[in-house]
Amino acid sequence: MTFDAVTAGRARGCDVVIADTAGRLPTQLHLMEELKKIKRVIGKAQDGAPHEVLLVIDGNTGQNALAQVKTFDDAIGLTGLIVTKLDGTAKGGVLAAIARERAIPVYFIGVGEKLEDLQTFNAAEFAQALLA
Ligand SMILES: Nc1nc2c(ncn2[C@@H]2O[C@H](COP(=O)(O)OP(=O)(O)OP(=O)(O)O)[C@@H](O)[C@H]2O)c(=O)[nH]1
Ligand SMILES: [Mg+2]
Repeated sequence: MTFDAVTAGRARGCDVVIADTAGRLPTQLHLMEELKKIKRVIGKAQDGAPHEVLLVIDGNTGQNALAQVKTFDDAIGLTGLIVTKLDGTAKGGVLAAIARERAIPVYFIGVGEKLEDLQTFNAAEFAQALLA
């Protein structure tokens, strides 16, 4: 599937092909193996791909988010994070713990369900909001 998608994207001159995998539990080993295979297959369709491997984490998840980041990073090498649901009660403090363990940049944060609620991450603003 992803092989076909990347091949078709190249043929059509697309700038970006996004493979959105369904939620995968890091505790389900066969699903993690499948994820590694998806990454390998993308690399076969284009040298050097995938250029980005992003993990979306739910900002309400707390400490478990750190475990998820570690497991997915070990399995497929993450290049970026997206942290959603920061409009809830959780302020995403786990990001501080994640930053200490894995130096993976945060690309976007989610603060609601609308398109414009996916915002670029600003570390200084985030730290201010955390302490407010
Ligand atoms: N309040 C709030 N809701 C969000 C945010 N991000 C996503 N949602 C909602 O959460 C629900 C699940 O979002 P999805 O994007 O389907 O989540 P997913 O991780 O792709 O789920 P799977 O593909 O099933 O693994 C949807 O109703 C979204 O609108 C956010 O930042 N804030
Ligand atoms: Mg999804």
